[in-house]
Amino acid sequence: MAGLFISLEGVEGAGKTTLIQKMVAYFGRCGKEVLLTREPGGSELGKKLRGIILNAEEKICPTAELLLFLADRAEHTETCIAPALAQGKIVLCDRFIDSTVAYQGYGRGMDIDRLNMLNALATNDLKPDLTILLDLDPEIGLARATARNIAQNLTVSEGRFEAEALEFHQKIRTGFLTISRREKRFLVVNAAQDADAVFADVLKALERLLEEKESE
Ligand code: T5A
Repeated sequence: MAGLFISLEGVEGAGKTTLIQKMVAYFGRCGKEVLLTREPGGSELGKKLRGIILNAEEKICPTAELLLFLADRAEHTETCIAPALAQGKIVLCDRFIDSTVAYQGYGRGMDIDRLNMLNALATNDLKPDLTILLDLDPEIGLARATARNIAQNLTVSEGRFEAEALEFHQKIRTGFLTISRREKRFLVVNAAQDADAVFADVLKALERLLEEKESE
């Protein structure tokens, strides 16, 4: 079977990490090899960039912020995602191109066409086979993320975007929904359901996709 590329998107605290863990377990039961990765921070260079980009105390202008995300993506695609797909693996990526369009485009107000071009450059035109959008009211997502950070005693060193106003996060949600209507690769899931119900919705699409891939 050729490789399969699945990205997950959504507002802060939408449940991507929780869902990905269930997906990894599912693919494991099916005997599939999986690369679990994320942006920013999936490559060795990306780990260093993540520390800079998400640190709320680091002052970064919007253009520099964008270019750091793109540098992370270019390195990640070239050194991690493309080789794994060439080996026939399933790549599960926590955020990819659509986060740039949603956050830097709809959130920060950058030109969407230009962002699409820059994404194409960074990925050498690679797009996911399936993008799962966990759609959630950002107020709920931020509350979940804050509760998790307190429960797990996590620091806020990665809080650049969590610190933004609720209005910013509303624009991100609207942005993701707008993108999802333009591209057929999207599966939009109601992330206000409990985690098992979210996974059940995703499972149906995964089973379909695996059947399609195996018949190719
Ligand atoms: N960014 C990223 C850009 O601006 N441009 C870009 O190009 C890219 C790639 C990345 C940040 O960078 C921005 C977007 C982001 O702001 P990150 O640390 O990767 O930052 O943060 P997030 O991707 O937002 O991840 P989070 O860890 O905050 O959220 P998740 O992974 O979506 O949520 P998760 O699974 O950790 O769940 C949060 C809490 O909710 C519970 C979980 O147990 C957990 O406690 N939960 C549920 N509770 C109830 N019902 C459910 N269905 C639940 N699912 C999970």
